[in-house]
Amino acid sequence: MADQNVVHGVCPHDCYDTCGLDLYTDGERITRIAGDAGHPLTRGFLCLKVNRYMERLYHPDRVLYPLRRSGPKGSGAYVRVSWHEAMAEIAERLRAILQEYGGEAVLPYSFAGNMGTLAGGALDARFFQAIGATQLDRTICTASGNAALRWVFGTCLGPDPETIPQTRFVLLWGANPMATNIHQVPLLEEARKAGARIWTIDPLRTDTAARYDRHLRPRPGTDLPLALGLGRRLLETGSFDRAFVEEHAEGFATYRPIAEPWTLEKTAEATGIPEEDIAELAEHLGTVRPLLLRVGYGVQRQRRSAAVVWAISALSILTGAWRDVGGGLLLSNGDAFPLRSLSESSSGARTVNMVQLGQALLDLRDPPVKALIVYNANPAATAPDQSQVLAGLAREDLFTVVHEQMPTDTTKFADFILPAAMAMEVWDLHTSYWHRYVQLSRPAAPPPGEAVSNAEFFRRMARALDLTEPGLYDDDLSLIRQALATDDPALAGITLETLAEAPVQKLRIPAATRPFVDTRIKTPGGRLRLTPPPGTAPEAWDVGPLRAAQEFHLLTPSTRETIKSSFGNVASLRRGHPEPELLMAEEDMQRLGVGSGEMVRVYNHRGSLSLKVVPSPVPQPGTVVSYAVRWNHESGGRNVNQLTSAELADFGGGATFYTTRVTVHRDDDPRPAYT
Ligand SMILES: Nc1nc2c(c(=O)[nH]1)N[C@H]1C(S)=C(S)[C@@H](COP(=O)(O)OP(=O)(O)OC[C@H]3O[C@@H](n4cnc5c(=O)[nH]c(N)nc54)[C@H](O)[C@@H]3O)O[C@H]1N2
Ligand SMILES: Nc1nc2c(c(=O)[nH]1)N[C@H]1C(S)=C(S)[C@@H](COP(=O)(O)OP(=O)(O)OC[C@H]3O[C@@H](n4cnc5c(=O)[nH]c(N)nc54)[C@H](O)[C@@H]3O)O[C@H]1N2
Ligand code: SF4
Ligand SMILES: [Mo]
Repeated sequence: MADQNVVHGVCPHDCYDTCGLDLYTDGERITRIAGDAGHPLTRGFLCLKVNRYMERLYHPDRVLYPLRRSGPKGSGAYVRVSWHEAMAEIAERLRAILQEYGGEAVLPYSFAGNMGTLAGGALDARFFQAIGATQLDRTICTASGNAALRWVFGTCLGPDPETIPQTRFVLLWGANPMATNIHQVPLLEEARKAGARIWTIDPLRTDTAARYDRHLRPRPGTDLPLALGLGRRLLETGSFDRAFVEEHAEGFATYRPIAEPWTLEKTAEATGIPEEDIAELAEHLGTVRPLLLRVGYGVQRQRRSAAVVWAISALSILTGAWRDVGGGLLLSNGDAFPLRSLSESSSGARTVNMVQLGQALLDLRDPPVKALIVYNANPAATAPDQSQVLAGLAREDLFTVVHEQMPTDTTKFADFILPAAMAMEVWDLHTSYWHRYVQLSRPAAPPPGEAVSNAEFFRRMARALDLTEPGLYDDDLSLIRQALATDDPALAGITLETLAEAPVQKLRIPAATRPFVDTRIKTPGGRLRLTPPPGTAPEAWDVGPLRAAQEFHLLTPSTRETIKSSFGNVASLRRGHPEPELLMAEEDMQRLGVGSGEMVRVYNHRGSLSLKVVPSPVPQPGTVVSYAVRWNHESGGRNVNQLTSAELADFGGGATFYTTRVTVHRDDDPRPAYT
């Protein structure tokens, strides 16, 4: 047997942590995947899912060869073809579509299945620009929260997570690091040992909420009144940092009357949180330093997403939390990395918001969408308003190409499935939306079968269409060089050559640099904005009460066992929860007369689904939970996204997965479906 080598890799999944990996290889195959102990933040341990990665990497179902559909759409019948045949036929179909309908009849659909710089936004973007394809607005996850951050702060930047141990009060707001950001937990423990208090604001009793000092449990979707009520309380008690506001902010006169109506009494009524808890939290915010508001993306999957993130951001300004190292607000550090973009920002072609994929496939005209090219995503399972999405994907006249590693719910609708390499088999460059490290990911073994990287897939697409722009054919290492070719001091000395020697390098920004105090504020006025984002209407807040005894608020957040649909066929992760479940408070189960393990019908005007009820302390009465996202074929070709809405949030075009109301009945209940 050949010697074992260890190669540096990076976990490519859509996760805050962006772990460094040690890839053990015999040159032909990867033999073991472990955490890189040399990564200062991810510290050599991995999460539950990636500890099982060998099961995913060489899974018996992995797509290894190009496949051509041989049955009706959705049937899953395919035959193996050569790359040559596949690309020739794809080119022929695309050419005909381009000729008859123009470039905008082609729609790309991708998200963050692989977060690498080359895996998305590189040759894919150049390819779609070259053919004049419809542009995809990639909004499904963070769009509204990030738009609100850019509105308030001018950028998506927060404190360096390496300063968390210095913090003395941490408010985890709509964030569940025990499931989604496990490498933050040791940092929180260090802070705690040094005396920090940690509170959680989450409608659910998550493992995170259960672990720390206090848990405030608002009704879902009531964060806006809560944030405004806390702001009003800070102003009323005089415990806000007037000097910081005067020096660094604008719009105080606009903010004040918006917060004014939210007395403790009204805030308690809207949120369901007792008045004294709100007052106590306000007191902590006003007095304990350093103060970190660690906001999660969970707060911005609701109708008022941007207003919520704005109102929480306002608390970081009113308290002057930014004055201290270890203080401020951290939702995203994504804009800390000044990489050079590998594509133009806009081609001028029309744009489709990915949240509205179903409508785009069914309703768009002049031209209609005639070809769909999917990579890094599984929209049949993960996009909202699923019945529309599935109806769109089922159109026999839609030509669909999916570049994938696994047979997913989406590949079932493909005319061609092309095999995708795994991140451990290709070159890439990784940043993070949480920490401040740039990492080089090296191929540790060749991809099995005929799988290719995303970059190579789009080179082949360009070649098949005889496109001539030379940038469409750049090789992987040239692309990495291009991305690093800036003279921004944060990247000084970080080159392909130095990364080859030291694959984990920190941006040249000292951890003690305080955002917006020590750095320029990049809003147009050079000040932090206390004025709400345009078009949001925080004064007109209303989620409305539940209207019937059987109506519930449905939340579908992340769980430890998967990242969205990405680990859907890793059996060892499924074992504990072989079927999709509906978590319900015991009090509600008694009220509805359903027992543990019984099937219930969960429905609204968009769709319906049968789920197994599990009694749980996680949801409060009136709320039910089903973790996202199970593969559709586990429950008759559908999942919880039957129930979620394609409505856009208030600003930034984000998704509203967590603003979902459903009715729950026993499966044998004869009452008619929702009208
Ligand atoms: N293990 C695991 N890790 C993941 C993922 C995964 O699926 N599994 N997904 C990855 C992805 S794609 C992302 S975007 C991130 C997301 O990770 P997070 O930023 O943590 O966001 P979510 O998991 O969406 O939700 C976090 C919390 O918000 C709560 N929440 C829901 N509604 C409300 C509300 O109205 N108000 C408040 N205050 N809280 C609310 C939920 O109950 C949940 O506990 O995690 C990434 N990491
Ligand atoms: N109900 C509900 N729905 C949700 C959410 C929710 O909270 N509730 N969360 C939403 C959020 S935050 C997000 S980010 C989206 C995520 O939704 P998607 O973007 O669809 O993400 P995944 O389900 O992780 O699917 C990613 C796919 O990419 C494939 N893949 C991985 N690496 C590569 C690669 O290198 N090349 C290619 N070609 N393919 C690759 C994987 O095999 C996987 O099938 O889901 C959203 N959907
Ligand atoms: S999914 Fe997240 S925590 Fe798990 S290995 Fe990947 S980056 Fe690390
Ligand atoms: Mo996400």
